[in-house]
Amino acid sequence: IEWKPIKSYSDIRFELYEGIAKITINRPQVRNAFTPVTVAEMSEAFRICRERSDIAVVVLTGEGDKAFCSGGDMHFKGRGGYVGPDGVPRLNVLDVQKQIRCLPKPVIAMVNGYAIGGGNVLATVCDLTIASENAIFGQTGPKVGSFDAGLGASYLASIVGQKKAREIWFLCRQYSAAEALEMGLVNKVVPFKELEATTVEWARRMQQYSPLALRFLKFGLNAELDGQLGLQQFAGDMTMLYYMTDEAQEGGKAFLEKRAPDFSKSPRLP
Ligand code: 2NE
Repeated sequence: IEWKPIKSYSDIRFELYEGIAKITINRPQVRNAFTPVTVAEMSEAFRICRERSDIAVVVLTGEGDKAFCSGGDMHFKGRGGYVGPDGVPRLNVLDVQKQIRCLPKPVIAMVNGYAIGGGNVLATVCDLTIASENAIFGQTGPKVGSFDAGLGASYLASIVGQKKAREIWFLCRQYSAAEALEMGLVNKVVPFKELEATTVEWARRMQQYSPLALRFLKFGLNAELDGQLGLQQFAGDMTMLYYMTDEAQEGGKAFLEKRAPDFSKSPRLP
């Protein structure tokens, strides 16, 4: 598969292959742990994925065969968050979690090794997860002085159940790809050599399908769990669709033409 660079960054690779964007955390020396800079770069890449209509599916992964992502880089952990070159402590990875969840396109976590701590949360919030046989999942928060009680806990619990989510966080154990599959945390496990091909095959399959149907399904599945913000997203998409109708066009046109709107032709479907 010939990935072509979209934009170059220091901590990530951002590439494209026939409508599939791939964001690779590229810090293998620390098991692809992220710093505020890594996260800012990921955030920009996800923003580009949202804006570009030639991108249909996004793949998130880590460099090498050892780790997807080992969470926040402990060398950068200060008081109040992870501290980057500007000296300001941040937890900007939470924004990326929200971006993944709100991206109106499917996001696949391609888990090529350890998905630990904040890295496990990133995989969890992706729409689909394909893991290699050597992948290992787990949380370390209570062991290393951290936690993610947001999507990392509540969304995790909606996937694996409350008891299992509590076990994952309270015991800080590591789980094999097979165990993660069994608990519903991953969709498919394949040999490492087949990981990228399988991920691209899944992406290509979704690429053939109706983008709006996939988008509304994603936001419908989110809405149940996301409360008013989930409904806001879903309602925004209804507005987008409504603007595509003659009925909505007539309202705007009538206003600009300073006349009463004529909705007499609008269907009143059962
Ligand atoms: C990931 C894991 C299990 C890998 O183990 P192993 O044995 O394969 O590798 P090793 O030797 O532990 O790590 C290789 C090198 O990577 C560094 C290590 O320090 C080591 O460096 P050197 O000794 O070669 O110099 N490294 C690995 N993970 C790192 C990290 N997160 N930060 C900085 N350096 C790291 C094993 O390495 C592991 O358990 N890593 C720590 C996982 C962890 O606790 N992550 C942070 C959780 S908190 C979090 O992510 C978070 C949150 O809870 C809430 C909000 C935002 C973030």
